[in-house]
Amino acid sequence: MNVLKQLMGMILIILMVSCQDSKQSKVFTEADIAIIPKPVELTLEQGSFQFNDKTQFVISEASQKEVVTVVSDKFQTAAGWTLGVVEQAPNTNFVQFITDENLEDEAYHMNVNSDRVQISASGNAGFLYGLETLRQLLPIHIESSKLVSDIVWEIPNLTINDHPRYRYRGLMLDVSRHFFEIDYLKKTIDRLAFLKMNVLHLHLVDDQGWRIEIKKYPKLTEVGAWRVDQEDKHWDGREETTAGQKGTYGGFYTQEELKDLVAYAATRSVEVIPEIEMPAHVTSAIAAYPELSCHERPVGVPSGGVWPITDIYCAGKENTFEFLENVLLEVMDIFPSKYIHVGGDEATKTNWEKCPDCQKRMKTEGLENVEELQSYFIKRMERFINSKGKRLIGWDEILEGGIAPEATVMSWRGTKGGVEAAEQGHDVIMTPGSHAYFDHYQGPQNEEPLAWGGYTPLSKVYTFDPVVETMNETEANHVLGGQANLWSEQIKTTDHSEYMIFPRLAALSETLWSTKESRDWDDFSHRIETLFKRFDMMGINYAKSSYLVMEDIQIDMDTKEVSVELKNEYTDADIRYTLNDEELNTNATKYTEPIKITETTEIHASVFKDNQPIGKPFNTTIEFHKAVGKPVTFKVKYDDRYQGEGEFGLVNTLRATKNYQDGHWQAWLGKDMEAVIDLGESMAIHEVGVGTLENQGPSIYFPTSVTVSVSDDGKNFKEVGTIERAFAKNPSSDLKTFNIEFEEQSARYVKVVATVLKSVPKGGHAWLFVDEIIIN
Ligand code: TNX
Repeated sequence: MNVLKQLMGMILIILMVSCQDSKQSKVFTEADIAIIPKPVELTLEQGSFQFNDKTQFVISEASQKEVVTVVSDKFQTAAGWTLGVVEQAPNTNFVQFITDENLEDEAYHMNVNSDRVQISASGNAGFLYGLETLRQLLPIHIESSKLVSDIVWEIPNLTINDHPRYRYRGLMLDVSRHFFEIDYLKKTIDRLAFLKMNVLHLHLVDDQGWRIEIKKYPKLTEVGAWRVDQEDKHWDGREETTAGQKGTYGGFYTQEELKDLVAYAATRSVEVIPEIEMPAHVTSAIAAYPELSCHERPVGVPSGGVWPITDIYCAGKENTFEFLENVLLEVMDIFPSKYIHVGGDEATKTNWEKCPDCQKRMKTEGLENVEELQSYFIKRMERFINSKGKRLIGWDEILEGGIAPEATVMSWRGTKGGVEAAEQGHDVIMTPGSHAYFDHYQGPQNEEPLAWGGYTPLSKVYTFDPVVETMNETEANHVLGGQANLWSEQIKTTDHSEYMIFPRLAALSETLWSTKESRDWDDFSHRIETLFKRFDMMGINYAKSSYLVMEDIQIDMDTKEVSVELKNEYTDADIRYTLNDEELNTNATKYTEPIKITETTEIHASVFKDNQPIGKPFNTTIEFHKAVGKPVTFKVKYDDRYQGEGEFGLVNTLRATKNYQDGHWQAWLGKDMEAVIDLGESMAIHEVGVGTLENQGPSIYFPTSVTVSVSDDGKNFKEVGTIERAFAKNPSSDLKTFNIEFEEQSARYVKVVATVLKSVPKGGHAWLFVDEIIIN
């Protein structure tokens, strides 16, 4: 027995040693390489290069020292090694930067063999991107925030030729609606560089907060950076504030902090572009200096949503321009970027129409309308910006009334503005809401934290293309690139901000960097798994929404059979499911085809990886009830804009989500819903449920009452139950099924009346949304 034990022990030791050996001479295959964005050309070779504590970086210029830190700092933390930086290459065991003027800006060439790594580039951006690639070739533990042992720090021998498809690859952070500390901005800069992105656009000014110190106008930050704290309420449900109310919520960046940020960004080849909004989205500035508006009345810094935006800068008075020029002088002193973004979006110009100064300006300048006055405004600012050797960027509204001669357009209302600007010979940055708005949902709305609206999942971002097919070559050449925008109305914390940015930024970076031909969702979805592991190590709170299971339900109205398709963003996801009380574990049924259901059933599902469920599980109940597939007649038909699934939409078991635009809702505007369901024959019933939605932002309110009546002839109805519900402010978006129970009785016809909220506090008509009428 003892001999056997000894023998086994020896075998174990031999096994362990040989395991270690094989670890050290790892044979890399294509599947081990998971770089995002995908390099243009990569040839894998045999063998590998191993880092150890003697590995050195060979640089040829002092500024390259900073670049080296993207990898050397990681080794310091994860391996505990202080790797040397020298100017003369030793014989072996080094990573060398070689300047090659022939390579275009940002391009790099990398060759790895067992003795050394060489990265060629024409400047620091290329060297940086070479190192970022190297970082993604290293074991994921290189991202560890503490010392790790037993890691073989090796990368495969290979040759890479790489360069970006677009020169502008940006992310906008809205630091006005919610303020984010400088440290978070620095972290974000590192992560941008990690994904080979090169612009951080800072939205520094908006109605709800002025975030940049301007020495000449101290009240901009003394007053404009602070608002009354109503963070407990929904953005659009906050009380209006007045001038003089003390603001306690907010913050701003000092000029020193911003200069330091810009310098830091430069070491990561990231350009920081400041946006100083005008003429609208500036209530914070008007709160500080009311004389900048047409009416000159004191106003408060709004705590939340403002719509329409009428408190805008006066375009008539000279002192507005003097103010803005002085502000921009200080801004340009902080930000060396070639571009200054002046906003220009969403100005409601009713004050301009009434203001004598604006009217006078229009007369003297020969301007036909207020759109032309905005155009005058922006053109005038452009002349100033150009005179300082800089270029102006504006949101696509700057096209209205005539675009400024040299302006670059940031197209956000789709790609239309971008196309128009390119046709007119202007440069364009594409940031269409459809693909690049990271304040949109990225998974099924019921499962996600509150977002602005919309639905822009990872796979959708991956299909982004800044050049529109209809563009000719000259127009396409005007497209500098693309950018994701993270508006922060609903985003208060860095955790939430990270959640919205990642992993979508990885998809965006590939669309902007890699070749169009190499784009391949299935391939990307394998590589992103490795990136997720890196994100875990990096401590990024990325969204796992792409793992969520989604349903698509069809009902056959003849057989009343419901067919539930389960799907996921990843084509080959391993989805498994169970029904009713069965536990969702490894033994769950593998999903291969739509599940057919003919009675009330709960479905639980999840994507599995390595036999384990990942992400949040999906749960749904398909409720069969007596009204399924029965004819419904309405006194007033639902609105054309919200038809749900049409004729049988309210009696087909299909439930809608919190996303009011998900196509499953039927809705009435300012009108009650009165529906009569014909059960076909008299039957015993005791309960009626009405599925509804409330989302007060877009004026969707729960009904104020639901009443059920029954009848056997369809003419004479008898009321059997009613529920009243008084209006209450509700900051979130909620689903609610109004259930009316009554004594069991026999009836053929069921009439359901849901009354719409009649007097809407903020004015206008209320919407009434219904997804199902359940009769039992
Ligand atoms: C429109 S995009 C805006 C922003 C909002 C955003 C919400 C743009 C130029 N203006 O002020 O935050 O919608 O998605």
